[in-house]
Amino acid sequence: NEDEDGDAAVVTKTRPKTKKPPLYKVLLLNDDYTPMEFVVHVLQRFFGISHAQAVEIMLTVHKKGVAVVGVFSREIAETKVTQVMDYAQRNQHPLQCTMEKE
Ligand code: TYC
Repeated sequence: NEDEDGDAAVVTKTRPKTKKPPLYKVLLLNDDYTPMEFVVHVLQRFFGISHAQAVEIMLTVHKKGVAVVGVFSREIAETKVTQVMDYAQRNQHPLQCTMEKE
């Protein structure tokens, strides 16, 4: 760049640095014992997923071993994991739910 007197001018641009909070994937893990219907119910109850979508995700976990259920801020992801784990335990199913940073 040049300014009026012909000298080279240094132009610096400051971008407003707003830090976006990291996002976390909530994962559902397969096991051999939790009934398919229970998993579908959990997905609808805690993630607001439609029955059809819940069946799809449940079958993906059943076949592949794991699937992403949703992506959330850390606090929301922690709440989801806790809710699912508590609910599974209360119903005596070994269903596992976990989270990982995106
Ligand atoms: N594999 C279980 C069954 O055959 C079903 C299942 C699906 C369990 C998804 C857990 O996250 C899960 N009954």
